Amino acid sequence: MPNDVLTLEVPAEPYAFTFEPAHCALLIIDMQRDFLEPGGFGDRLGNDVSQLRRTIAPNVHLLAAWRAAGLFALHTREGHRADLADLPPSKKRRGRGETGIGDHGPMGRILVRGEAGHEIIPELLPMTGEPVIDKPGKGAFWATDLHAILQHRGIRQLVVTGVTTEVCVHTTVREANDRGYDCFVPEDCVGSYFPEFQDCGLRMIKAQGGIFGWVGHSRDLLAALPSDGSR
Ligand code: TIU
Repeated sequence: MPNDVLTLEVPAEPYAFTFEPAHCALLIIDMQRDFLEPGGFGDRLGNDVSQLRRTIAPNVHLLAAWRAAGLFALHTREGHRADLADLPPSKKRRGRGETGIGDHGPMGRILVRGEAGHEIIPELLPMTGEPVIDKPGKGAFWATDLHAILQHRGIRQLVVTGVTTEVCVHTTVREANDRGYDCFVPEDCVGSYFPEFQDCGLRMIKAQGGIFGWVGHSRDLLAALPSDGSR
C-alpha cells in the first residue's frame, strides 16, 4: 500500500518522534482557572498555582501554530455536574481542606461545570471546531467521548499538553497508550505544582524505550509544523 502521508521527524527522547500531522491531534489538558488561578481547586489543595503558569505562553504559541497549520485540536476540562451526582464520594472526601469540590470559592463552586473556575483560561479559549471534552476523572478517555471523536477523525497520534504533568496529563497519556495512540509530550507545555514530580513524570513517559511515549520540546514541534496547511 503506498504511503503518501506526510511524516516529519521531531527530535525527542528516547528517540525521534515520527510526526504525521494529518493523523495527529493536539490535546490540551485542563488549562482551567481552577488549576491555574488562586482560589481554585489546585490552590485549595494547598498547591502553589504559580508553578503552572509558565506553561501558558508555550501552549499559546503551540496552539496558534497548530491552528495556522490547519490541524485538529481539542481541549479538556475536569469537573462535575452541579448536583455532584457524578462525583465519587472518595474523590469528594480526599484533600481534607476546608473547602472541596462543589463548595463555594472565589471563582464559584469548585470544579463544577458552568462555574467561572471551571472555565479554560482566557489565553487558551477553544475556537469553533475544537471539541471540549468534559471529564469527571483525571484521564480524558474515561467516561467521555474522546476516543470516538479521535477515531472518526482518523487520529493515531496525540500531542498532549496542559496540567498537571503527573496527574491528568499522565493518566491521559497512559489511557491513550493502551488505546493504541502514540503520544508526544512537549515538556515546556506541561506543568506540575511539584518540580520533582514534573521531572519524574516526564522521565517515566520516556523510560524503557518510550514506555508511554515521547518527550520533547515545543520549539522542535513548531519547527516541524507545516505552515501553510499543506499536510
Ligand atoms: N491535583 C492535581 O495535580 N491535578 C488534578 O487534580 N487534576 C489535573 O491534573 N488536571
